[in-house]
Amino acid sequence: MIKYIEENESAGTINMKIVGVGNAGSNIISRIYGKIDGVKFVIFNTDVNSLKYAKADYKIQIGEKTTQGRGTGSDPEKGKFAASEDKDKITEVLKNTNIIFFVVGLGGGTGTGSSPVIAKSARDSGAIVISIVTTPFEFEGEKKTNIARDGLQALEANVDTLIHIPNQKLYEIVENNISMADAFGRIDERVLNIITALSDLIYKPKLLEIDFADICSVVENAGKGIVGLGYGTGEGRIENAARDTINDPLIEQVDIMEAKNILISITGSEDLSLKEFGEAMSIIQKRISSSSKKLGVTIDPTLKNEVKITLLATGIDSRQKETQKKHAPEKKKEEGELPLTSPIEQDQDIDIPPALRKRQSGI
Ligand SMILES: Nc1nc2c(ncn2[C@@H]2O[C@H](COP(=O)(O)OP(=O)(O)OP(=O)(O)O)[C@@H](O)[C@H]2O)c(=O)[nH]1
Ligand SMILES: [Mg+2]
Repeated sequence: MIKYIEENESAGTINMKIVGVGNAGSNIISRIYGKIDGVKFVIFNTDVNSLKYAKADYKIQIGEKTTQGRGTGSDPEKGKFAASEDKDKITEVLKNTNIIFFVVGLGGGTGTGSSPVIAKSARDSGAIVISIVTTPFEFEGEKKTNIARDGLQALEANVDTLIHIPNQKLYEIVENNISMADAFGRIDERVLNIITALSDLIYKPKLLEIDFADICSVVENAGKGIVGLGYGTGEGRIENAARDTINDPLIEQVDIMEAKNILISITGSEDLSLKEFGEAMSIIQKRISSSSKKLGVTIDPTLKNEVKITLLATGIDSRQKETQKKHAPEKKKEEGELPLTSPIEQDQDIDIPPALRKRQSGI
């Protein structure tokens, strides 16, 4: 039988959902709704009023019996009950999804208490779950900080990769006169950039091929993850973007040295040159020692003389298991079939796609 892909068929065999939980999650989703092609946006909340004004493809009330539609009043136990009460609804909405981004502001009751339950349901139904969470500003008080700390642990145990953005760290680096709305805007932008970089690697045509299995190998069962973002335009754009990425103030430099897996996504305008690409890699490699690096390059015709780099480092704690990855599609080898790629030399540090490997070695 001939297997073919129609011209207009989307890469839709990989289903991605972006899920916000609680008010912060809901606000972030509402603000980034529609900005990423090919994905569905979902909100789970106990607070009916907030749901009414939120923007998403699916807005789901959870825990009606537990909270009467009014939120939990900062009680994570209630949040947990709320999600448990509606497990069937949650499973139904999240079924047949390959990869889920979870967006939560920890520190309240709904997001903190229900997101580990929702994440577990999602993983049980076969999805890879990457959560991007914030923890409260110090000025929000000790109670919220403690709730968030416990929530962070509970969530980490139930997701594949946990990316933590401490609001306090943001507070320390923003200008003194920044408004609350603009500070939250920075968080939105970060969440949007992280998800866009990964979804571009999955859905958009790439110059350097990185497939879903490669992405899975970086995010699946990977524990704590960190993300560095860089941007450059005009002269010196690639150098600026690469330096911004590794010096991202929200990255802990110790963590990046410890990371076991690195995914580097470079998105550039059509004039991105091979030399520039090499320059970016050499700047990044000087700082990161991890032996497992995956690289994807996407050309975005809407960019003008610009480059964006996203670096995702995972496997920072000892959680990553050496077990067979459950989601990465196995590459079956028929009897007598030749290996798809040539063997990689011992000192070949980076997992460069075969096409470029050949070009570099002059084959
Ligand atoms: N980025 C962002 N963070 C927010 C926003 N609103 C609240 N937060 C943060 O998220 C934390 C949790 O607050 P909420 O999301 O309102 O709480 P919830 O999950 O709805 O829980 P309950 O209302 O207590 O049931 C807060 O402590 C803030 O640090 C927002 O609009 N954007
Ligand atoms: Mg709420």
